[in-house]
This record gives sequence, C-alpha cells and structure tokens, in this order.
Amino acid sequence: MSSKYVNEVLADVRAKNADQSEFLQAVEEVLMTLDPVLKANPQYEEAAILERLVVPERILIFRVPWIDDKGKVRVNKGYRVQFNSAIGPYKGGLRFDPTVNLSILKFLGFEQVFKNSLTTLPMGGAKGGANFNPKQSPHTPGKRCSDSEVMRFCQSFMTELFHHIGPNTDVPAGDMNVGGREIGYLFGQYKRIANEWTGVLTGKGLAFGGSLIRPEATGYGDVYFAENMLATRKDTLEGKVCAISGSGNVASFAAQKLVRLGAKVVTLSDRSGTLYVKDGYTEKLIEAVMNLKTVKRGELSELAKAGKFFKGANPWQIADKLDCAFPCSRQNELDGKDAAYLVKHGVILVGEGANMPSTPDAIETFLKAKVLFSPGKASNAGGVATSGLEMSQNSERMTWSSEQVDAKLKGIMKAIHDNAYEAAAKYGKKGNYVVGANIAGFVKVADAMVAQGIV
Ligand code: NDP
Ligand code: 2IT
Repeated sequence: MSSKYVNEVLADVRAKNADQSEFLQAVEEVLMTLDPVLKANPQYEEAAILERLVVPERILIFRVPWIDDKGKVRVNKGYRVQFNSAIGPYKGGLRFDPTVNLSILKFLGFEQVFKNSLTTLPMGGAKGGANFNPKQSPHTPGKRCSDSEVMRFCQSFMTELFHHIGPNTDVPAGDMNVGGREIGYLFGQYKRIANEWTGVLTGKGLAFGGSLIRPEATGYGDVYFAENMLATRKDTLEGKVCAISGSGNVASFAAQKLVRLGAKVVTLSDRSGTLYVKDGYTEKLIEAVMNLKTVKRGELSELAKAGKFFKGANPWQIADKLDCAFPCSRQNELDGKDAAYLVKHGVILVGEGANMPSTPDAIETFLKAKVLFSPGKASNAGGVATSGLEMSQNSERMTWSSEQVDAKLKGIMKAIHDNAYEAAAKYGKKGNYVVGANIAGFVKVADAMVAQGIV
C-alpha cells in the first residue's frame, strides 16, 4: 500500500492520461517505490515534486513532410518530449517506428529522467522520434525505405527539430531504428541550418565527433551491470547460459561482450522470430548478425541455417536450462508467463537492456524468486552515459581512446550498481534493484528541483 500522497498523485495522473498505458505503467512503477524516501523528506511533498515530475516541461509535436522515391509527398508525425531539465540539458534518444505515439515517448522520457540521474553525469531527460517506418517503404510492400528516402525524412525531421535543440539545451541520440546512418543525416542537416559545428547529437560517426565505444556502450554496460550483481553473490558470468532478445544495437553488443567473458549466448531475435543456437553463438556468427542488421538490413530468418529458427517466437520459452536472460528488444516483451518459465528453468539473473521490457507481473515473479533483476533504467544506462562522455569530448575538442572510454563506462556501471544497491539497503529493501534505482535516481532530481524553486 502506498501513502496518501503517492495515491493522490497516481489517481490524478491516471485520470489525466487514461489513454496512455505505457506512460502510466512507467509512472506507477516508479512512484509506488518512493514512499520511504518521501516520508524521510517531507520537503518533497511540500514542493509538490511528484506532481511536477509527472508532467513534461515541454512537448513538441510537428509535421514531417517528405518526398518518397516515386515523387509522392508523405507526411509523418514528429515528436520531442522535453521531460525534465533539473540536473542538466535535456538528453535522450530518437525512435523511428510505426508504434511511436505520445504514450510511448512519455514513458521513455520519464524513464530517461531517472536513468540520466543515475549515470552520475549532469543530464536531464527527454525522448523523441516519429511514427516513420524505415523498414517498410510507403510504396512497395515488403521493401524497406531506400537510403535516400531515409535521408530526406531525416532532413525534414531536423528542419523542425532544429529550433528546439542545441548543445546546452537538448542533445538527442539514437534509439530503435535510429543508428549511425540516421544520426549522420540528422547531424548534417543541423549543421547546415545552424552554420555551426557543435556536439548537438550523440552517436555520431567517428570521423565527425563520435566517441569510441558509444555503439557498444548500452550492450556492454548491461553486461557490466550483470557482473556487478553476480559479484554480490561471489559469482561470475563464466559458463553461464544466456538468452538475449533483439538483434539490434543493444542485443548484438551485449552478446559480443557475454561471449568474450566466457558465457554462452543461445538466442537472439527480431520481428521474424528467434534464432536458437544450442552450442552458443560464436563471435563470428554475432558479427554476421551485426552485418545483416546494419549493412544488409535483413531479417534474422536469413541466418536460420546457423541454428534452429523459431518463426514469430520470442526467446523466453525455448531453452530447457538457462542461467541469465537479457531482454534487449522493446517494452513489455517479457510477461508473467515468460518469467515463470524462466524461473522454473533455472534463471538467476535478468539484466534489462531495453526500456521497460518486463511487464509488472514478470518483475514481481523475478523479485519473489530472488532473481538478480536489474531494471532498464539502471542496467541500460551505459548508452546514455557514454553519450555524456561524447558530449565532454566534443566540448573539449578531444577524442579519448577506446580503453579510456571503456574504463569510464565500467566505472559508471559499477557506481550505478553500488548506488542502487545501497539505496535499496538503506530503505530496508536489500537486493531489490527496482526500489534502489528508483530512489537513487529520484533523490538527485528532487533535490535539484527543490533548490531551484517552483519552476
Ligand atoms: P534497434 O532498432 O537497433 O534493435 C531493436 C531490436 O528489437 C531489433 O532486433 C528489432 O527487430 C527488435 N524488435 C523491435 N520491435 C519488435 C517487435 N515488435 N517484435 C519483435 N522484435 C522487435 O534498437 P536498439 O537496440 O537501439 O534498442 C533496443 C531497446 O533498447 C529499446 O527498448 C531501446 O529503447 C533500448 N535502449 C537503447 C539504447 C541505445 O543506445 N540504442 C540505450 C538504452 C536503451 P527488427 O530488426 O526485426 O526490427
Ligand atoms: O534509452 C536510451 O537511453 C537511449 N536510447 C540512449 C540515449 C542517449 O542519449 O544516448
């Protein structure tokens, strides 16, 4: 049972956002863990911190017109949700996917506020994107958009977004379907309009201000976080059998790091299904997946011969015996039934690489079974943290070596782990990283908001 204050704020958020299920899920998940810290700090309620935290500072919605390869005018909806700037400039990714709507972007922006606070770096929270599908051309069924269609879309998107971002205002980056190609096009258009070279986006190419290890950072960080959780039980990843979902940026680099640390990765997946490799993915096969996804832009089913392909299936109920699961695809991709199967088949660790991939009942199942469970806002924070390192390098007009960035990433993931672990223990929830991450992320933002007055 939550306190009167939390219940009142939640009732109000539910009433005002009744059609935004993902946003409500994210808000409930955070607010329902904050009672102990709210009780110990009455100044938060006095300053109406929760009431202010659940409302974005600004939401931009705009038209994105562009011309496809057949000469037809197409129109998409573009968004930027600038959620909270208490501790630094707005920061967060852009998602291009037909499922993009305000509920999804508000949930992602809300999560980003706490995640960015956890990174130890000064970054506020934001998210944006468009209901644009680069994987389906608007004129030819079964064909993806051409590079020049994606470029024209990105240029139009940036022509409007330009007015609302800047290196000290809001610094977007990638997310689902927004990778190096899209960031390049977006950056080129920003620079052209601004007539100025600034680090206004992160995830840039190495030749124009990108940081080494940024592509790897989210997946690697997820695995470093898992190492830290296992260390609390004097255990390691060596020999662990791991299921991963997704085969994009986060999933593929999580797989690469796990294999390098001696773990066995048995699944990757995408919209076409799951590729199960009983003896474990080799580094070579993971490279083939990366090439398939970022160069050929094809489907995982094309590599079916490398193992056993389960068409249309997610990876959670395939293997008979698993030690770890890393959901790295999308929100609500792992439900209560999947969680029960995983616990029954031996899983001791779940490290969320995606944002909010486990449903609330799945999380409850994991916590009840004392699984080492890390919420995405803690364990996928390595991506945005390394974006923060890219911003630092751009500001000082320097580039750091892979070793330097990787060492900083490792240090940040350990700090996030330890802060979440200690916050949970302090409030009587030892080992509960959901409570720990929410409280540790919240306190810094709340203190900054109190100090800055009613704004
Ligand atoms: P990508 O677009 O590179 O990869 C997404 C993967 O998820 C693809 O394999 C995609 O399959 C799969 N997927 C997406 N939707 C579905 C669906 N409906 N059914 C089945 N599979 C699906 O994105 P990222 O790897 O960047 O992002 C993955 C997750 O990680 C997201 O939740 C994102 O918010 C989160 N994240 C990303 C960060 C980053 O730095 N990139 C940082 C922190 C979190 P297909 O190829 O067929 O589309
Ligand atoms: O969800 C996320 O943290 C991201 N997509 C990365 C954001 C960023 O600014 O690097």
